[in-house]
Amino acid sequence: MITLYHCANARSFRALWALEEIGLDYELKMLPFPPRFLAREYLDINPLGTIPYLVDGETRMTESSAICLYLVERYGAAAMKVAADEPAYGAYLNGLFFGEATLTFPQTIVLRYSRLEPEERRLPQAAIDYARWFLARLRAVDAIVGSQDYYCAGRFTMADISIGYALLFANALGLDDDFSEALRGYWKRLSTRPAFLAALAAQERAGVEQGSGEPALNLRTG
Ligand SMILES: N[C@@H](CCC(=O)N[C@@H](CS)C(=O)NCC(=O)O)C(=O)O
Repeated sequence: MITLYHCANARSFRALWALEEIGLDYELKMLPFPPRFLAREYLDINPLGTIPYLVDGETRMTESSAICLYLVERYGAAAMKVAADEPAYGAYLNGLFFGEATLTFPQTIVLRYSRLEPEERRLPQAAIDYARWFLARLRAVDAIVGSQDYYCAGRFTMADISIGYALLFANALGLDDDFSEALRGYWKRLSTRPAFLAALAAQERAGVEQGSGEPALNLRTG
């Protein structure tokens, strides 16, 4: 049985969504955010203190995009991945990495300096600058989803999960007010998928059962 350590709506949502899309059985362990401070015992499991943390037999993983790739390569249907000999293979890998390295990185700075730090340590200018940074980088996705339903290969793939999580994060931060029509449509296509909704329901259910407290990030819309 796969185990996923998760905080509601945090990057580990990518892994949770992938588990649901692929239809795998898993155990979800909910943690309060940030676990490094609020669940000190978690450091014995994952010394980084970050989530996601995925355990599958001897495998241990801490990178959300890599977990999506791992799950789909090991257990997923061909339709959800892009094979190395398909023309869209490069675009697929780019989307998988772009979602985390280029889109989510500036979002975490916005979150930290506008909400997580105590008032006296907040940096409104940093939050504004990195929100702009995020929106500028998002134009690359805008240009693609204006003319096609999914990021690449003419179908839903793990690249959509990686980028879709950045759209979820943007929704929770209120940055989606600046989305174009194309991005709004793409976000709607992703966030109404049965597996996306199942992942939301699973974290909610597990959060109540395990008493993990209020999420640090709340979605404004589903
Ligand atoms: N690049 C990693 C980043 C993992 C990460 O930093 N996760 C954040 C949550 S979104 C975290 O655990 N932060 C808590 C902390 O740094 O203490 C990934 O994509 O999973």
